[in-house]
Parts: sequence; structure tokens; C-alpha cells
Amino acid sequence: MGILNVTPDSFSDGGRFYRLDDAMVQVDAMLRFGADIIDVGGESTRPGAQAVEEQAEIDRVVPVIEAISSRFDVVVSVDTSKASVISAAHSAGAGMVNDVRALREPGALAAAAATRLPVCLMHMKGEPRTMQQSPHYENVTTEVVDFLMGRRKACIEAGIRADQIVLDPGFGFGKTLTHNLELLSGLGVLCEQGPVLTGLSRKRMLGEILGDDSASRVTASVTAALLCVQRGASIVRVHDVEQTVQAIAVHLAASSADLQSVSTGYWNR
Ligand code: YH5
Repeated sequence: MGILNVTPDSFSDGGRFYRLDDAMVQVDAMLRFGADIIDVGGESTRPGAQAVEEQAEIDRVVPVIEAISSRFDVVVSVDTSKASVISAAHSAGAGMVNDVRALREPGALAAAAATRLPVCLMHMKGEPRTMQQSPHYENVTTEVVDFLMGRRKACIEAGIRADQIVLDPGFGFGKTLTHNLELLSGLGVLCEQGPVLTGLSRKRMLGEILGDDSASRVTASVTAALLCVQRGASIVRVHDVEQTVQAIAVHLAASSADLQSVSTGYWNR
């Protein structure tokens, strides 16, 4: 899943005009490098970010979703928490709903169910503006898995099919570096519950591991994505599609070579 930000902090001119053509060039490149899904988000959920008005978010994402779905044969996912944005994005051609609030906002669950689209439910403790102010867990993996099971149950009760639900532990959302690393090491537990999406791309936790805030986080991001795939993630949400696809391609080729050598008895001589 390639990330396409349409938030003002990602606008090259400081937010007054978003260049649709620039976005299409970026989407075209991500698809050529092997992305299967393009995630379009109009609300910044970075730590400390302010909420965005409903109509402003629709005005940002709908033209982009329409442009992508009319030009490219790809699944467009909409990164939103708002019922009205979910409905508008669906009409514009979106093929998936990605919600960092796991459809807990008023009307969001019903709106998502009405679209019949697949949904990604993410765990977040608190709200973006305050979530990094000393988050606390007894056991972060248990708490995240329990939360996601509860949200999945709510989705199923609202009419969303179980096989249309993807789970996401929400790296960096109300978690310290230690929490994020615990979640990463327990990722296999979550992957036993169903398809999992992970997003670590360029996040602060990678900067914390590197101990250098000015460092490019590309290599760290690719490594993190590869780790998630090796531990069972089905979808990785990334900025650097080209490099991530290369890493995963090597991993998959080696895995299928392993399987072939097992079936041909190489290791059983
Ligand atoms: C996610 O994990 N994340 S938006 C801060 C950064 C860099 C990147 C400080 N939407 C996720 O990408 N949806 C976002 O540097 C998401 N899972 C799902 N499903 C935050 C983000 C970012 C934040």
C-alpha cells in the first residue's frame, strides 16, 4: 500500500493549492514500482496534529480519489474516520476504508457497512493531539489484540463480513518506542487473528532507534516493512514503494526457494 498524502503539511506550496497532476505522477510511479493499493488521506494524524473540518476533508480527498480511479486500475483506500468522508469517497471510487479510529466516530461504522467495502481497523490510544503524552499499558500486545477483536465484533454486528476486515496494531499511535517494539515482536499473535496491515514507514520510532532525527528513514522503513511481512503481515503501508517492493521480492523468492528445496527433498538427504 503506497501512501498519498493530501494534507496541507504535504502540499508543496504550503497548502493553498494541491497539484492534482503532481499527485497523479506520484501514483503512476508507485504503481509502476508495484503498489497494489493507494492510500489517500486528507487528515493529518501525526502526533500533535489538529482536527480537520468535514467538508475540508471531502474537498481534499474526493477529487484525488476520482482522478486516480478514472486513470488507473488500482484499489484506492481512503484514510479517514468520518462517516460523510467514507460515503463521499465510496461514491468517488474508493475500494477500501482505512480508519485509524477503527470506525468509532459517530455514524462511521454504519457508513462503512453501507459501502460493503473492506475495512482496516487500527488501534490508537487517545487522540492524535495528545496521544504521545505518556501512554501506559499493562500489556500492550494483549490490550491491542483485545481492542481489535472488540472492534471486529462491532463491525460484524453492523453487517461487515469477517473476510472484509483487516487489523492494524497502530504503530506510533499512543505508544512509546518500547511499546512499539513489544508490538513488533508480538506481531505474530495478531496475525493469527486475521489479515494484518502495518504502518511504520518514516515514523518517529525509527528516528528514535537510529538516534538521529535528521537521518533519512528509508532504509529503516524498508527493514521494518520486511520484518512485518516475515512475521505475517498481509499489507504494509509505505512511502517508499520501490525499495520496499524490492526487499519483499527478495524475501518471497527466497521463501519459495526454501519451499521448493523442502519438496524436492534437498534438506532430507
Ligand atoms: C498506520 O500505521 N499511519 S498516518 C508520522 C510520521 C510519519 C508517518 C513523524 N495512517 C497509519 O503515516 N493507517 C497513518 O513521522 C495509518 N496504519 C493505518 N492503517 C501517520 C503516518 C506518519 C506519522
